[in-house]
Amino acid sequence: MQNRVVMLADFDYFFAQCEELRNPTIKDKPVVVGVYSGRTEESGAVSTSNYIARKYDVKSGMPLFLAKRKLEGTDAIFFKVDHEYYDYISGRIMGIFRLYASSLEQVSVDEAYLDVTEQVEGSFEKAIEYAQKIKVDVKTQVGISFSIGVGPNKLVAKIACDSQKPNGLTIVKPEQAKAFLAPLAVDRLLGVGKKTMVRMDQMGIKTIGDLAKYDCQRLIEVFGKSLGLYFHNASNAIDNEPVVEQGEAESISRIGTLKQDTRDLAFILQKTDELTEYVFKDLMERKLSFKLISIYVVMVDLSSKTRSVTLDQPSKDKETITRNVKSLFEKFLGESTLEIRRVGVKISGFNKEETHQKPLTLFFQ
Ligand code: DCP
Ligand code: CA
Ligand code: CA
Repeated sequence: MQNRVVMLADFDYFFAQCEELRNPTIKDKPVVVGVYSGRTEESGAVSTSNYIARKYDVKSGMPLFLAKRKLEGTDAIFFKVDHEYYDYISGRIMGIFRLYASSLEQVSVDEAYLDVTEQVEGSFEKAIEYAQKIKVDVKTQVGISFSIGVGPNKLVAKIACDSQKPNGLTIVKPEQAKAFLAPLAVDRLLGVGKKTMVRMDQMGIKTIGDLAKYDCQRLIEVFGKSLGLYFHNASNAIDNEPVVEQGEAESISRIGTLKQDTRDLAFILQKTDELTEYVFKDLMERKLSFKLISIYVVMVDLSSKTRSVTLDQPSKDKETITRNVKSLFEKFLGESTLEIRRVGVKISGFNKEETHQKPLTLFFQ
């Protein structure tokens, strides 16, 4: 099975960059976006600031009066947060991301994971160009810059992204992932808060590398089974959490273009077997069973059709998908005379109880 290629995109100084976007003349001044509590004119906190203001030591969360003091004598400009506008800009960017990824998982107003494995054919070299293409596209269409981390999984992509901001592009290949994480402090891992960090410090664990080398059994004794295992895996750059579309994870599907337009069943099945492989991999990661199998067909005239079959019993296995996809195509070819250009495989009808199992990392938030 192929390596995954996962990206995390995080918009640069987002709220402040949005303000720059609609007021281009302020770009070379310190810009601060604040939440005003309304008590007095001055009371409130800094939401974020541009990188010029950061040079004066202005930080998110800082009281506004303090930020004003630090920026005294400069031509700094202060804005009130305008969430509606930031959400609108964010939505436009997410819409563009969606065109570039097999799945998109938005984690906040300014952050999203993109699974681009298929688009770059598992190649980290291609991922560099691909990431640049996305950056240029968004910059041209929306006018916003962001940083991208690329890694073999979400965990590595996130830390890669944080390591170079703003406008960064950081690639960590699978074989570099462990060494990349090793020198970093353990609290860079999701789930390692102040208390855990103190406990780990007492155990002689300061860096992610220390944690990776630590006896896994002992970690389980100290932190319990699921957390202990998670710490062991995460520090070893192992993370199998799929990139899942939020709220919409009701089906798993893949679409591909045939090398040539055809009506040849064997040729089509070669492609659908490949797609089924990906679908099945997602299915395994999410540990679901399905009841519905569908094919999606795009003809040479670009018209499209779907055909589905419902199983008597929920299934978890690949052979069931392959077999049903085959018979759906056999039937379909009998009904249509046009040559086929693109094909897709989809499974759905997941067991509701299984879909409600949350991934481990959600417990930390
Ligand atoms: N935010 C906030 N209060 C905080 C932190 C952040 O209101 N304490 C808001 C404003 C930010 C947005 O969330 O623009 C995204 O947060 P990030 O942590 O990603 O920070 P920025 O995008 O501002 O800067 P960076 O360039 O470091 O990503
Ligand atoms: Ca962010
Ligand atoms: Ca950001």
